[in-house]
Amino acid sequence: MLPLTLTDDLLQQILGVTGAAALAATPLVGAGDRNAVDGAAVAGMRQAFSRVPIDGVIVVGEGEKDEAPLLHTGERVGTGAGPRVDVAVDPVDGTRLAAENRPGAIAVMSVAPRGSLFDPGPVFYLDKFVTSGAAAGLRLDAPTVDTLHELAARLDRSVTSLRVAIQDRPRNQAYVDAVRSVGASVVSFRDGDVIPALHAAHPRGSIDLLLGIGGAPEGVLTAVAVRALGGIMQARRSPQTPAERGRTHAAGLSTVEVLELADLAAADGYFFLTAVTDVEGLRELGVDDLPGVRRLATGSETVSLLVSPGGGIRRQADVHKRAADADPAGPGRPATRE
Ligand code: VTB
Repeated sequence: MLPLTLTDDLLQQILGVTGAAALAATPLVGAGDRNAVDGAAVAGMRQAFSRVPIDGVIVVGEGEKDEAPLLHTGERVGTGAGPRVDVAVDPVDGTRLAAENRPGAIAVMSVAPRGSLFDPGPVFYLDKFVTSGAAAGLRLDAPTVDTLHELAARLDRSVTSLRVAIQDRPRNQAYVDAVRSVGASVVSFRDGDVIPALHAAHPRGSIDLLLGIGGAPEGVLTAVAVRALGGIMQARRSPQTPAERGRTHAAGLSTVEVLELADLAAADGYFFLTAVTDVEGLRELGVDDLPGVRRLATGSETVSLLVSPGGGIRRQADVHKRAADADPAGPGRPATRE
């Protein structure tokens, strides 16, 4: 697989895509309807893609064509001229957070060489395990208590000092119990495991380990960032309903096999996000907080994050003028940059 090196100009145009999703979702922030947030972001993202010079295929999108007319799996995105890439999108991760105007809703995308990203197929949920490169060799399928002791030893810290992020769902209770049984701290979050995963993968992040069952699409998006940051990630298909289990087995997919980082993201790629609502607590990653989309007199300001292969993290603010005064290049390219 050829390594993917995107020019700065192209990176800017791709960042315009998550920017467009965030801008489109903004009028619905706080309106209480998570599906409306998602619908607006999907439409905004799809429109912005049409100008970006990539030859992209959606590997992780809104679902199969039947139920998702836009940004469905297999859809071609971009102008078709440019690098051949796989694209994973979550137009808004944390639609519920956006609908309730709580912090942590983001528009996210990963772009990686064609053929390199994992296709979750009919599986909606993955059991995820994310930690930093210092913990190489630790495994999702080992007993959690052993993992915690081993992780503490690797980090030369006490096990009680460990901070383990777990999404607050009944399905993750066994992990919560294991973490508390050794006196380590559970960092519980309601929605959105992408940001906690960045912390877990980063050597200086505020989270030592992310555990638990969450969305499969977010898992693939996350894998690209984890790879860039030099972290460790494993996952296991974890269907949550009899119907999902049935589809998974009918497709011949294992719910036991541990997927390695190289299975989830087989080559280096780029990870993009734009804050829809405020994203706080990024200081340990060396970046200031990301304010959510801000309305200005003549348009809006978005703040985004780009993680590149090799682990470079760039935070960027863009001013998007209102359509009437906009740059002729359109929303695919932010009007000005700070
Ligand atoms: C969503 C999403 C999260 O889990 O909550 C999803 O907002 C699915 O979990 O970011 P539920 O169906 O229990 O809500 C995440 O994707 C975390 O992976």
